[in-house]
Amino acid sequence: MILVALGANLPGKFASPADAIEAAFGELDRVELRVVARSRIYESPPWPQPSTQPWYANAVVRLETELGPEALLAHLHGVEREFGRVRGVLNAARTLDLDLIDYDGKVQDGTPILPHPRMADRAFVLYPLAEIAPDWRHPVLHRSVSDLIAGLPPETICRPIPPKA
Ligand code: PH2
Ligand code: MG
Ligand code: MG
Repeated sequence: MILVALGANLPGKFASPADAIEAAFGELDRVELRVVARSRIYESPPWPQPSTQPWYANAVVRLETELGPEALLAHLHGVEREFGRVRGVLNAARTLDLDLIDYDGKVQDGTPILPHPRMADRAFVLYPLAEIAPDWRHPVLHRSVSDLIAGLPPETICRPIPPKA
């Protein structure tokens, strides 16, 4: 299973970060890639500093592709650039972030690091992931996504954005 997490907390050329995520769903479903499942769009405060940036819109998609992990990552970076991403300091606000979370359970230290090294304690990845892949297990920790969610701090905020009327 190939899983990609989407995140945005600047609107860029869109009306809102959630609209940027919605547009990215369409952009990912092209030529080399097929989006076979997509979560709802969630909102959450910026992690780890909840007060310094706008809230994020986040989602997770499941892809099918012939591209290997490295070529897929390069493709994802290209889409980030199309959406106006400017790479600044770590965890800077962004118009679109596309993170490769899992590539068929592969474990590697190279480019990209798999599974994504910081996903296991991030509510904004785990909640949408559980929605589209409830049976998913972390390939290194061997823990289910629901078990990882149960380990999140109780004050965690991450909730689906109600769809527009
Ligand atoms: N991404 C980050 C840092 N912090 N916080 C939230 N809520 N959502 C994100 O996607 C996010 C973040 C770095 O990629
Ligand atoms: Mg990220
Ligand atoms: Mg990233």
